[in-house]
Amino acid sequence: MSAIKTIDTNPFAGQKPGTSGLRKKVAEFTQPHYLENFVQAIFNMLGDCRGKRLAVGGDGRYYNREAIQIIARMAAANGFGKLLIGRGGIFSTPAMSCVIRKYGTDGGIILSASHNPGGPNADFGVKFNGANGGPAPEAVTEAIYRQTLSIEQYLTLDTGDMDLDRVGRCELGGMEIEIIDPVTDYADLMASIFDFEKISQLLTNRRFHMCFDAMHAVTGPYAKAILEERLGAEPGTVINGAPDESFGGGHPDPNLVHARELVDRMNGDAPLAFGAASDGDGDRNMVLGSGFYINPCDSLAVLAANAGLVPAYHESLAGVARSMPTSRALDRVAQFLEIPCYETPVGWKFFGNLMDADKITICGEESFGTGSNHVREKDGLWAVLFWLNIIVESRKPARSIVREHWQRFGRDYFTRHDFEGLDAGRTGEMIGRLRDRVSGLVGRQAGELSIQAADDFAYTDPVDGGVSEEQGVRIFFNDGSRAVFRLSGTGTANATLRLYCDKYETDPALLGLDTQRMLAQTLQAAGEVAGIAEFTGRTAPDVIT
Ligand code: G16
Repeated sequence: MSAIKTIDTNPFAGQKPGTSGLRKKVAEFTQPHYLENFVQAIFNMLGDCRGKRLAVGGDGRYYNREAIQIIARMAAANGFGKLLIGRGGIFSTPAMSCVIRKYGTDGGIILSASHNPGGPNADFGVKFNGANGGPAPEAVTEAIYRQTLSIEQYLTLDTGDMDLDRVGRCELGGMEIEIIDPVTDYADLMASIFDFEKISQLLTNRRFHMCFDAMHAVTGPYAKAILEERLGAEPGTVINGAPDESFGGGHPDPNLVHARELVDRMNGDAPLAFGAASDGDGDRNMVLGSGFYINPCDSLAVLAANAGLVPAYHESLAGVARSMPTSRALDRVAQFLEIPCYETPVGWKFFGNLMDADKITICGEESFGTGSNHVREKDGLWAVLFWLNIIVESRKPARSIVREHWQRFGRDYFTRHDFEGLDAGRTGEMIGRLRDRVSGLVGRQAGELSIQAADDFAYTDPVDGGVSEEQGVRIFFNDGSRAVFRLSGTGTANATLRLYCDKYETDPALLGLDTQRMLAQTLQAAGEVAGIAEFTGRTAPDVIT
């Protein structure tokens, strides 16, 4: 058995997990002891690790393999009983959640910075998921953070690297390691949820053409195995399907800007019937109809409204949930279905308790995330299969499904404006000032609108009573529109301000109009109240979704 080494170390500042784990530049993660400190902090938080079982894998970005070797040595030295690792060090985030649940491990470590770019000069991330398969709740991430502040030592082994590419079992310092195929368990789970036979009939119909853009990221092998191999879609349906450490030099964020190739195919002279893209770690999704962008808030509402068409959700939904900045389109469906709709802070970790307590079945966020209680992460391919199942059962194209949804429920116009790379001090000051003034804003005029209500969103978890404060400033205007301000918790450079606006419309003549035009007054009023130009020096956002 290899000797356990105890390495002396000092705390690093700033190892506080954000919206979704610890995300930093590769250069920061690869400095001596940095990753090790954070991993040991996770282990210390877990307490006695002897005999515990963990799943480990990542989205395949630069430093994924090296990080897994480091984590495996440390896990063995800390006495873990077993590690389950995806072949090649790969697990998409939803597949990891599936594996933790299926094999009943004590949790998992996911190596990913999600939709952030990868490569030696880009981003890396580490996230701990609990035994329910979901991202650690705030109490746990806080406990990990506290450990990082006082860490003095970590444990590792003096061994070489193991072979990550061969499925099978081996042993490392007395700990069992099992390398498993990263796709099969997840693909089987999808087959148990959706009507694969009918979806296959759709995908092999020569008149139905779709495209899935894997953006050179982790979903390539999953999408090929499920869409092309199991369901029979024509080869080439999956584009950019070979995972790459730097995501082909691109930005693996499924939106209209970064999934350009897909967008062009959906808007050309002979547009495809359906298009979709997923992000770096496979948990986000963007879906498109022919020449038609489907906003994630609408997509979530449509899935909930049509859930009865999918085998796994034939029986009624227990409830639904959305993050606070997500439009209220979901709430209207919940009201119609007479089921509860929960409003949570931003971050998938807030949905876990609701699912574990059987309070919700489906949930989602404006940030291109949708999912259900089949796992405890958002799930990009699941959303794509859900859409295909609805299309085949309703015999309608995606575009008509959304338009009919608006006719029935009204339309919640929604947009998000991101101001990136801002000075953190000034932007923090802006949010702080807004927070301080929030209760005094009611009755104030802003541009063409007046403010009817305003608050700083706080959430009390209905399951464990945990309170999360300062989750975003909300301003409600007299025309029924809403603006929300918050700072991103996933960036790795400076500050990103997110401004979310939405407005409900029921007039049938006003349902198919341009979103930015429909929200222009709200955006203008919001900018004025917060003093965006004054504090950030910006007059236009960097990204609009
Ligand atoms: C993560 C979280 C999501 C959140 C998103 C954006 O997604 O899991 O819940 O909506 O970040 O967060 P922020 O606005 O703080 O940047 P992902 O796909 O990056 O893991």
